[in-house]
Amino acid sequence: FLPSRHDLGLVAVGFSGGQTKAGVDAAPMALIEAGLIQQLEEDLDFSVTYDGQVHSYTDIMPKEDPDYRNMKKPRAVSAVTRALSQQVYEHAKSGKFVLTLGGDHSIAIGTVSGTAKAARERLGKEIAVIWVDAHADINTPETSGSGNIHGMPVAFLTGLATEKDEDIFGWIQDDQRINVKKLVYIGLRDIDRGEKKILKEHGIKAFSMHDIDKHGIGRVMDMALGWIGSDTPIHLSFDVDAIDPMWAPSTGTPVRGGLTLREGDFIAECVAETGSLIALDLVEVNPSLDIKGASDTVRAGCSIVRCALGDTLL
Ligand code: EXY
Ligand code: MN
Ligand code: MN
Ligand code: MN
Repeated sequence: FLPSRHDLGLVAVGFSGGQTKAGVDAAPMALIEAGLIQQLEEDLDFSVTYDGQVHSYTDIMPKEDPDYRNMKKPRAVSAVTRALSQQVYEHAKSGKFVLTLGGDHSIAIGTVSGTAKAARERLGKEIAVIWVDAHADINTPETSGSGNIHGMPVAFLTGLATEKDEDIFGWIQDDQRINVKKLVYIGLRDIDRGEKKILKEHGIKAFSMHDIDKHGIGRVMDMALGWIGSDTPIHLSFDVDAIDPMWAPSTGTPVRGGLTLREGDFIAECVAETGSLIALDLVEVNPSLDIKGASDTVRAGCSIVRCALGDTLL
């Protein structure tokens, strides 16, 4: 069921409206300028389909966008993720691996919904999602303290949060949603109270930094992939803030005590090894934060992408 081995659709999303810090929209260009596309084409032999633009979706931005149910910029995030969902769906439907460069993590509402729908149609399968992050991003509008939608994408994708208004995520249909039982977290270390309750109540599989310290990343990956099982298409959503700020400081919500650079790459390598990876998001790189560390953060991002695409496997 794999996407044809070497066809890759790239979507560059310059969007920062899921949170309040400027600069995360510049990440796709920074990653591309660091040579990412070249690395995919020349070193990894991918045929990359890319429209050559960093999308900012200015033409579909709502004129007015007051808070709604405690969400900040709900209509903007909804419009962007709806358009992105279609872009990702089209790549995935045509059998391409889909790489999306964010952007803040709210964009995963678009990417995951797009691959979920395409996998159902093309493969007749439900996808699994591996969410690598310091945060769980599973707040509902009501449990969120910040109102920032980058802390909520998983709630909308799993249907734990729903909304009727088409302009505020009401466009998300069942075939675009994921099953909470096929979601696995790795790297968690900053989870809000309401999120903890949600994780417990729904029996969501989560490997925190504590679990990684306790078992080692090797066993954690065995357990994570064992939970998902074989023959399941995997969407990997990788938030660069999962990596410790020692290596990836240029991100909007850094949390100390994170993954080492190698643990981050190792996670991507293990997922690549399954042969079941169909899509990857790389999000939350913000080159304008911690400018001294920006090139390290961009390099870490490029490395994660290459590892997920099998670069370091022999
Ligand atoms: N849990 C906090 C919130 O909901 O505001 C922090 C979320 C940060 C989300 C970053 C992208 O992973
Ligand atoms: Mn995140
Ligand atoms: Mn995060
Ligand atoms: Mn917190």
